[in-house]
Amino acid sequence: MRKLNVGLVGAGFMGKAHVVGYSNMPKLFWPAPAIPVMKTICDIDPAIAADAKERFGFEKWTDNYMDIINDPDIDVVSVCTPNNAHAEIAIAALEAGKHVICEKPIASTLEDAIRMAKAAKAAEEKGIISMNAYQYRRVPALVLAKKFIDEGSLGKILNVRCTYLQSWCADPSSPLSWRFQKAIAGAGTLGDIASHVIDIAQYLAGDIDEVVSMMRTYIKERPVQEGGVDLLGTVKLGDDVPKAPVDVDDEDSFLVKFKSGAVGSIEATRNAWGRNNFITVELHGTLGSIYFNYERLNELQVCWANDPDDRRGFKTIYTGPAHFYGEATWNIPGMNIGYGELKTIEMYDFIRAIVEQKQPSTKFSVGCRVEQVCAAVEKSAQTRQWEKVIEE
Ligand code: SOE
Repeated sequence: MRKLNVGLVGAGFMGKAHVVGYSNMPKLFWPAPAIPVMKTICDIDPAIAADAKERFGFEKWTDNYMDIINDPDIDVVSVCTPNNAHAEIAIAALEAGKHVICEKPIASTLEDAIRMAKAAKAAEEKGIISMNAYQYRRVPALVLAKKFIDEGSLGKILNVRCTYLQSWCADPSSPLSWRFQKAIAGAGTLGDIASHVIDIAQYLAGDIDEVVSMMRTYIKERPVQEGGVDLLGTVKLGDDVPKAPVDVDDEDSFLVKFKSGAVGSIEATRNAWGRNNFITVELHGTLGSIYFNYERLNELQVCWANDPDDRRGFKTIYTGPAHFYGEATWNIPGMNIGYGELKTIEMYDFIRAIVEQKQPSTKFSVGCRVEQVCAAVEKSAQTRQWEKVIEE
């Protein structure tokens, strides 16, 4: 069976998620399209890189990502660093003829996102695959929702309401990691999590054309985290630790108009006590509605307009063997998948794209379009007016 050697850059939370995806892929999806081989792991902190090599079973570690780019044995590069390093690593990898999966948001600036989409387009002509890691559109329940939309079962789409609510930033003693620094992250909640629901909304209802938005920062400074991987609010730092300003958004709310004529709203915050990975999508069409909540990710609620009056209402479909990826995931509906399996599905789609030489649905130009929507959201928060999504 074909083997693909993986070089992974960034050994934090998302590095671990990619390793889980690569390693479990042939265990769930068999026969696998190819077998990923954990070749080299890179982190700028040598101690983290060396530790990750042992823990994740890589053959080598390095603290210089160019060792991966210059290694002719590496076929595939995973970019799992903070956002401001995505462009330089991903572009170097694409130019060196490596297939690239890059974490989201695609970049920390729109200029970088556009450069990455251009580099991916040039590489595509040479059979190189690019993928942005917007995994949530691959949840089987949302792929089922997309099937219902595409086959016309929901009629004309009128409204798409999405939220992404988390709580890990609600405590002011949660440290100031790179995710709260504009120079590194590019944006706060907008790039970190609103981007996921922008992707889902565009996946289900097509391109967003215009937005009007509000953005707020509630906690203006936080205790500084020195080094280490981002612990996402699982540690708290006390008053003895120096504080620094937060220069990104905590919360974003915006109305959207789609090119199709549908309308909708998106709300995202990381300051919502009691909400953890609360990604919801409610979509109304002329023939029915769907509702999805990631905190119950193996369920899709559907209401069909044509059901008789006395029994019309939301019913729950539990995803399983009858649905997308169901041949590989746990085969009792309701047990189907968790986050690890979702990253495994993502790696399956990525490796399959390489083997079949077909770009995945989240190629870099799609990640770049999410960034263009984010740019319109930021502009509208300033101008307090509707803003068009500018495509280049
Ligand atoms: C933190 O908000 C975070 O880890 C995001 O960065 C991820 O994209 C999301 O999937 C889970 O939450």
